[in-house]
Amino acid sequence: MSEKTNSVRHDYLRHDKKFPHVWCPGCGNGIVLGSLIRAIDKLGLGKDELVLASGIGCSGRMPVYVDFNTLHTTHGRALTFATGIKLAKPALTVITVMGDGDATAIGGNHFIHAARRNIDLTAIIINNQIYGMTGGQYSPTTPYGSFASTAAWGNIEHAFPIAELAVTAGASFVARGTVYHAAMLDGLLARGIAKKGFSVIEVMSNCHTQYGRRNQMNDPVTMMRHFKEKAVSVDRAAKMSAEEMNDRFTIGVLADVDKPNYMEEYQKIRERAQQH
Ligand SMILES: Cc1ncc(C[n+]2csc(CCOP(=O)(O)OP(=O)(O)O)c2C)c(N)n1
Ligand code: SF4
Repeated sequence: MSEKTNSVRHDYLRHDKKFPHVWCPGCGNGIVLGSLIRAIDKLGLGKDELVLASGIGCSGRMPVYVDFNTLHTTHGRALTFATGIKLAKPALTVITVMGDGDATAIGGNHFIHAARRNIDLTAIIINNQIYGMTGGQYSPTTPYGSFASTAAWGNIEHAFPIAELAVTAGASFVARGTVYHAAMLDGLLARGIAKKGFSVIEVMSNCHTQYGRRNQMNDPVTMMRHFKEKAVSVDRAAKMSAEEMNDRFTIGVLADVDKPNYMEEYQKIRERAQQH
């Protein structure tokens, strides 16, 4: 394993090979990347013990920049590749990063079944409420009534609440954060990565280029302010009425339960079969 320095950036990023990155200036993806490497550093994980797998999208570029074992796969399939890696090499810590389109549109079935099966992976879902990379088409998380390149007259569909969907589908650990609350995000990612079983961390993030500019939030600062104003802690939300919550969303830990995970159960089945 390579020697650790006292610079997280130096230890975990392909800083001398892959930068500058492709993201728009001010994109929330960079904040999530920073949080991810700080969380990993906090957990004391070496880069050789880690895998970061992604699908396709702006968020899907993240594995290019980290100096772990990495896999940039096909759109919607990050969880399927990650499941294979984890089954073949259970000792590795396997993390996926996906966009809202990647995880809940084309990859929606893989997502709910990974949660139901409680596969020992961490899923970071960067929810910028739009298809960023391909030109601002609406996704399953684009709010009702908002605008997208494919919803010039306002979106007539209703949005999935990703974190609540993951709780219902059976994930062991579910949290929601935002790129505005970056210090909190470091902690949520660390808890999710450390948790045995399927962990989901939904991150509300700004795509000012494709979503913001069509919805009166042209720049990263305006979008950050929006997240600051709309985010309500889980504890505070519990004391608020549905009317008070209105278009606000909760941040914090929504579920943290212990139950058998797929990898442990699969190992037990193998041992039982080998005894026959
Ligand atoms: C099978 C397949 N269908 C469609 C695409 C085109 N495509 C690439 S990225 C993307 C959506 C990106 O949106 P999202 O997953 O939310 O990620 P973001 O770019 O916002 O981070 C689509 C539709 C593709 N690459 N592969
Ligand atoms: S298009 Fe949106 S998601 Fe993609 S890099 Fe630019 S701001 Fe980020």
